[in-house]
Amino acid sequence: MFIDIPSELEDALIDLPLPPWDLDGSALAQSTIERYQTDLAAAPRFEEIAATLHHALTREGGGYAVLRLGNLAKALGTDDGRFLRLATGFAAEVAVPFSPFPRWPLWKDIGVKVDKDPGRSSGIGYNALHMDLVNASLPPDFTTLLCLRPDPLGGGLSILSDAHAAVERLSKDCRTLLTKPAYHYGTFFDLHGVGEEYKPFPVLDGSDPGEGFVRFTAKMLERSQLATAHAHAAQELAAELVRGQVSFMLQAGDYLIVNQRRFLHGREALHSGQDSVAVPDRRLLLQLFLRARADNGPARSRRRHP
Ligand SMILES: O=C(O)CCC(=O)C(=O)O
Ligand SMILES: [Fe+2]
Repeated sequence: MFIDIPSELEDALIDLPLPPWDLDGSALAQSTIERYQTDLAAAPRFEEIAATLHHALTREGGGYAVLRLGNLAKALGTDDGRFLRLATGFAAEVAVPFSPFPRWPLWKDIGVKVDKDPGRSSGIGYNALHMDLVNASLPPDFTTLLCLRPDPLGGGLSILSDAHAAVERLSKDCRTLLTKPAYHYGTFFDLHGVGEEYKPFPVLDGSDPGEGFVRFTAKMLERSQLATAHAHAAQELAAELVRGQVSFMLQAGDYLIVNQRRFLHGREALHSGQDSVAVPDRRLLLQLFLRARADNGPARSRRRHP
């Protein structure tokens, strides 16, 4: 689901001086959310685009969207914060931006490091379909990736798959195995706003599609020791996820928002030869997590209480 920004809205956003944001702990302050919403709502067709975005993320069969902010990135540049404030404003229309990592800024850099574990964020390899913070009891409801620079060598397709649709295609026995707390992945250290460490966890928690998470990362197939039957069930799910996946290349200024209760995400390998690309030219994404509001609706406090 790609959402273009109408040119009259782009023109208004380029001229809109959103102030720097404030944080309340590790979350975007409510005062900033209200200020951004008020300023953005005054721009022509903003509410229409916000409604389209909300629908793309929550409709049946939906669960991700790409906002095409490339013209705004080009017009504003990406260095002085104005572009990032607009992206933060779009994010705040969906849910509350927060950082689970207390020592990091709200937006986390995902650059390219040639010597890092290739399958992890910032690595150069295949980053298999996963949920972010899969081993937290309360993972972020949304994970978002803002592309500032695609891989100049042409690799790094984004991959997405409808997790509940993949589960539906599995056998009943397989699904039963996935409801057992027999899975674990990764470490859990110094995280905020995402609950406790969940270990071991079940992949399926019996919730309706769109309610519960499909708590899954294909990375655990290789990186965690799992009991044989449970590992096989996880492998079948991974295969169905890949069968149903879509892939596309994020362009500069594209803002991918993923509803983690519906879709899993990942990335194909970057193109070979990354060590010949100068660091400032390498692929660069910024990542931001969002926590849904209690009513699950868009952030329209001023509209609910006019
Ligand atoms: O590099 C990408 O496109 C995805 C990175 C990712 O999913 C992550 O870091 O959690
Ligand atoms: Fe991720």
